[in-house]
Amino acid sequence: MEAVETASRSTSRSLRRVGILYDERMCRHHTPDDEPHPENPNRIRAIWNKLQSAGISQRCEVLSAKEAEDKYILSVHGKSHVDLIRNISSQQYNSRRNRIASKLNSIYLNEGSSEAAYLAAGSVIEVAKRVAKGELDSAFAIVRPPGHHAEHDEAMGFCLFNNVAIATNFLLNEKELGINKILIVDWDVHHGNGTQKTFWKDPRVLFFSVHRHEFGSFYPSNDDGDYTMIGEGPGAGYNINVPWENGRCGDADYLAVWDHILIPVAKQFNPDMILISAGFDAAVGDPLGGCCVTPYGYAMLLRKLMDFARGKIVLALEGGYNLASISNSALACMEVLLDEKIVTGSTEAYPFESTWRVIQVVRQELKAFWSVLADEVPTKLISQKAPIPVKKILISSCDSEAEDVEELLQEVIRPLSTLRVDEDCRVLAESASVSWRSDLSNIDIWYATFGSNMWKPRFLFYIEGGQVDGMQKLCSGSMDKRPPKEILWKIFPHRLFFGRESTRTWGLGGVAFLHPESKNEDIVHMCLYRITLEQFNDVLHQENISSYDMSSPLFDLDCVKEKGSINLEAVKLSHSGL
Ligand code: X5A
Ligand code: ZN
Repeated sequence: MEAVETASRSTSRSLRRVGILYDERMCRHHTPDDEPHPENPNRIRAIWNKLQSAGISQRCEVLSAKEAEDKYILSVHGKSHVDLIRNISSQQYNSRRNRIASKLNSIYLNEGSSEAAYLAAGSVIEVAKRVAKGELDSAFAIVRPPGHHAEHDEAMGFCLFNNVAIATNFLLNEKELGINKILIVDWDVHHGNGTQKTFWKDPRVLFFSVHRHEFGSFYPSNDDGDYTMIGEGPGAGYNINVPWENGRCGDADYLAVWDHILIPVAKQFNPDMILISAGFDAAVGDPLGGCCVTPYGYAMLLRKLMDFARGKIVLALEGGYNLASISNSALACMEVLLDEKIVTGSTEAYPFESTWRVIQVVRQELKAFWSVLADEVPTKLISQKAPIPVKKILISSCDSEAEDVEELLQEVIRPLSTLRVDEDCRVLAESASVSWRSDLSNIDIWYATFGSNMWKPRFLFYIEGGQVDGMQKLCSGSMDKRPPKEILWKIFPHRLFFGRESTRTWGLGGVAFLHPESKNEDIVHMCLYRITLEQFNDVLHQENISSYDMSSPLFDLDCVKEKGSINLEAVKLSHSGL
């Protein structure tokens, strides 16, 4: 009996009516000479193929795209912008198209762009209308170009028309649909600046965006995505930004934000419908996002939203640039919409300390508008946080030879994550494993130095031991006394800031960090030594850990708190910029 049930379910349509929209015509928007670009046609092809081979699309109502009518697009964009996007693919524009695109921020245009933009916007309208009418329970529009960066008069960030904003206005304006309050959840790793501006003063639309922000240094690189941006006039309180201070955020961070901000507010707002700006560039493996949400994580985030608006949910694709990651994430979401699998799994990690801090400031900022945010987050929860600083330092010691940063992470972070680090981020004496030294000695890293340590004779005291003029104490040296295997000078387009007033060896001065906020006019010379991870460990010990004084943490957490963390993308940029 049980087996028969399962068999019939796997081949027949779901009890839930779930719509899925895909149209090959949206693949005709691509770079002029088909040069490589992260936002390329294979993104939607990959998702579609995955959903077909997994048997998902067979259980859905498959819809094809319709071009949006100008009157709907004009509810979000100005006439000149709509005219431009309509005409940009015509022959008259052949000679001017590239020039126009180059004046825009992160935009390319070709002969297929106009049609794709109209289809993407029209597709989200189409699925949203059907869900609103009750013809479908929920739906996923696999569209491109994406939309959430597109503003009233400006295409930017790979976006031409703001598909989700256009569909939202459509729903609100078609009064007979009975949709009066809409929650937009933007979980793309970038801030949905265009959507935010569209509904800035509109209390019918609660716009929620969680994104990497890094104090305004992450794309689109301004303050629009800050937590202080809460809307205005009647829309005050109906705009919620959750700005990450660093990359590497994953399931635990997103779920904490859901549990302590989004879900309580959604309950109080009680939307008639939910539209998700479903970029999958916060997924683990994404080349632009640098975050690590798993398919299980996306499934959980979506599952938690299905308790609202009687499950009337529309997902519209935004960003997401790793074909495997976006396909697996989309598949996990479709399984949730079809409700054929109970979401199982677990997140092992805790949220970052920075995540709890961001949750607290967002709640503080919005509690006047949402009474459910008034209470303090229990300290017991906040004390459960993921340790980070050791990883941070290694990421900043950029390996100039590692072509693949992913590889660097694999080789360096994995062994490091097995080091035991206590609450204050001090490295604990490793008692369990006797082989840790030989394990670490097999891995080379680049140790980037600045100031006195740039000079080889001085740096060598950390390795060989001894005391040079100006040193406050005798260095014990490293266990492994082999000299650095290679020495390299490098320019980084970043300012340094100092994580500490002083260090034990040198007195005043101290630990330098590359400042993620600084721009290209800042330049710093550094000297990089190729040493083993074991030697690095010993260097850190000599500089930071005293057998008499264990009260000072290895890295100054307060400084990191105030100034932000080092972002991998910044290092990557400095890398390729040389
Ligand atoms: C939709 C989206 C990202 C733009 C990044 C430009 N856009 N550097 O993910
Ligand atoms: Zn994005």
